[in-house]
Amino acid sequence: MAAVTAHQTTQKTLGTANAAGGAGSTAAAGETDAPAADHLAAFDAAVAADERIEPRDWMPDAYRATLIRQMAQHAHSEIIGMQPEANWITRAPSLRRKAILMAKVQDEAGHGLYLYSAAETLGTSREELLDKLHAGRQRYSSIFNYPTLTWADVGAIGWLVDGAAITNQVPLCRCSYGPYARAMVRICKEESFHQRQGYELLLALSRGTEAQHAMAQDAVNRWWWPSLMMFGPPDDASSHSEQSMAWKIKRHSNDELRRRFVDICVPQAEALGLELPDPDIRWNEELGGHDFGAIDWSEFQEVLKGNGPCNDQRISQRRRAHEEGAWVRDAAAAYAAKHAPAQTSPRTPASASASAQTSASAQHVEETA
Ligand code: BYC
Repeated sequence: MAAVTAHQTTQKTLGTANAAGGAGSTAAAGETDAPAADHLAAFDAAVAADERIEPRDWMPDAYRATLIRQMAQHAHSEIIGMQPEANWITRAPSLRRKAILMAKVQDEAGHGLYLYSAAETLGTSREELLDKLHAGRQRYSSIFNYPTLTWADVGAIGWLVDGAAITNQVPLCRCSYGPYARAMVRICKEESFHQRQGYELLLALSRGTEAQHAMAQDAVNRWWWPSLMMFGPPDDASSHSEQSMAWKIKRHSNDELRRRFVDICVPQAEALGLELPDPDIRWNEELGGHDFGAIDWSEFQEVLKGNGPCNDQRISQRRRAHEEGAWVRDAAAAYAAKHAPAQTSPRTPASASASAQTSASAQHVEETA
């Protein structure tokens, strides 16, 4: 991939940003008279110096839009990702396993909340993002469109899916956008526990009876290739990587992270006593890493188009959960409205408008009660 600086790439998008009059250009215009070129220079200098861009800083509209796209996709993945594993909570083989699995699935919900909150700092709302998810206008990770057929799948998800997620997400702790980077620190700590529990679960099965070992191997066979696809298309087909790396949203390309993940998994599979379902994996002395077999990118494209084994099931379950949760949101809004008038501190225009909204919903609640 050709090296591109943030400056070169943001120059390309400056015209769009200003013509659109979007949040990036208008936020800055309200605060200072400096021309847009000065804002862009300051933004590029901050990115080049590895400083964090914060919500109130000027940023190109395209940078904002890219972050919203990626953070929304990430948040959606966390909450849709609860489904495949939640499928096994009632069937966990012991109280210990059940408690661990429940904690893990709850953690994923928490990750979704941190990420929606971080995305909201960019001027969007959780409601808007969820509407887009439910309408199929925003994506979630391809990996969650595969079924969890046996208990061993819970282990394979922990080891491989959470393992791939950590490999991808640790560099995001250094993302140029402050709220995203900070959210990732805590998420990565929790993902680490998730990966360990999956590994430990698979180890117990692998060292168990012949049938348990076979179940663990079967799960690894089914989850290996989709886990490699989580990193996204190969670099030459990745439409966003070049720009996202120039902006230091992404720190490594999809292929770099995928290779790193394979290198991590090979010795772990050996220690587990399980095989990775790829006869072409071998050490490449020159590269100092492993070569591996060709990924079936047509399967990835099909899953992205909505034709994976569980796409319909996942999105309809998500819509149903959202509808059934409406009363909780209403109750929370009513509670917030009830306590809103007690606030007497000086208000910014933003908090005044939020408070006006809650007062309006309080009125609505009183009228309909
Ligand atoms: N699945 O230009 P590219 C978890 C799309 S959840 C679906 O390389 P980018 C967990 C991509 O959006 C963790 N779509 O994109 C939860 C783009 O489409 P559009 C999930 C994918 O953004 C519960 C097009 O393909 N992690 O850990 O530069 C239980 C071109 O791709 C995928 C994250 O979300 C995919 N796999 O790079 C257990 C990490 N890959 O928008 C575990 C944050 C690509 O042009 N996200 N696409 O239509 C990222 O790091 C990046 O967004 C990606 C893709 C590396 C995923």
